[in-house]
Amino acid sequence: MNTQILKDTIQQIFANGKGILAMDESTPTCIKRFEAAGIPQTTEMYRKYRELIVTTPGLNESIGGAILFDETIRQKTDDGEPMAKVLIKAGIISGIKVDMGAKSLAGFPNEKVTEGLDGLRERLTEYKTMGACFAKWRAVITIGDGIPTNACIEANVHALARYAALCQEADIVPIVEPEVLMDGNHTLQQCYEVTERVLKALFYELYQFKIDLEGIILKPNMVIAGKDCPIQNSIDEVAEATVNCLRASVPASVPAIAFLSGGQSPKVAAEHLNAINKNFKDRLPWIVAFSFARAIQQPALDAWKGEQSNMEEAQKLLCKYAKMASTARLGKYNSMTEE
Ligand code: 5MM
Repeated sequence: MNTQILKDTIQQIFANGKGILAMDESTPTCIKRFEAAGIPQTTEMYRKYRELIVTTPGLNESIGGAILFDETIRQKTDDGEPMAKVLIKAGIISGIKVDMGAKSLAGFPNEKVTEGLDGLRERLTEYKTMGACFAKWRAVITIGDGIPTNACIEANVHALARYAALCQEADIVPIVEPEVLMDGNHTLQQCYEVTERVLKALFYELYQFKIDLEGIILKPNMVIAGKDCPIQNSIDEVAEATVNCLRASVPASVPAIAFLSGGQSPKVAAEHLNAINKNFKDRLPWIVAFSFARAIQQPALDAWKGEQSNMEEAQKLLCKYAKMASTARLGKYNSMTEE
């Protein structure tokens, strides 16, 4: 492992207020999103959409890294250029989702464990030759009656630690993503408790597996009430709970935290990120940035509708929401003056 390579990759991704665009939707997620937007669910349409994203003019002003799906890193644009190469030319670092999805955890109803460790060493070697400098693995934790169980948390953080070790061995920066879902009617306090439990278990496991914390990116959820909770908190309350929870569980040696958006609208996700960076800037030992998928992409996907004639408009929207997230990363987003 060459720690300097890992550190340099992280610095480049987050330079000048930039963040990460997650464009690594797996096929089942693409089907869901395209169906909802009324777009045909074919491999060619997924390729066209990914081409729209990677060729967006000006995207590199706010985005320093983009996470690709296996299918995408093997695809080319209409001009015959590999997608990862187009990104590199624009100064955007390519990353790759390497997990094989969250599957039902046997014996634990409604809980999941993420699979994909078998053959990972060889896959990482191949992805590196395709230009990937960082990787992503997402664990999914659900809050509900009696869940998450310790067994679920332990199975997931164990897999995350083994994945991170294989990435660092290959000089690939692991994005470690333990996502506590917003699905459900749990309160902000319940989200806080579960997120803290998961993060503490995660960092203990990363320590056990000798992970160099200076060479990882943490991708957590914000601490927020469930979508169906009758009490929805203010922007400042979410920001404060999120900062307190992270300070209680994430070592200061981690260089960067990049939030997922988890189903928040682009505006709300940006407001939360902004409040975290603005109100608590002296309490953050890490870069606190974004690795949003929906909170950057959704308006563009809806505008595109699968039509070539809507491409320019969709690219403008993609740039707009990437810029919004980047402005929030710097604590300079003003929702009153900016849409
Ligand atoms: C792009 O979505 C990623 C998950 O894809 P699959 O479920 O299809 O594997 C996901 O990991 C994503 O990177 C994060 O959840 C962030 O996305 P959001 O939409 O929450 O910002």
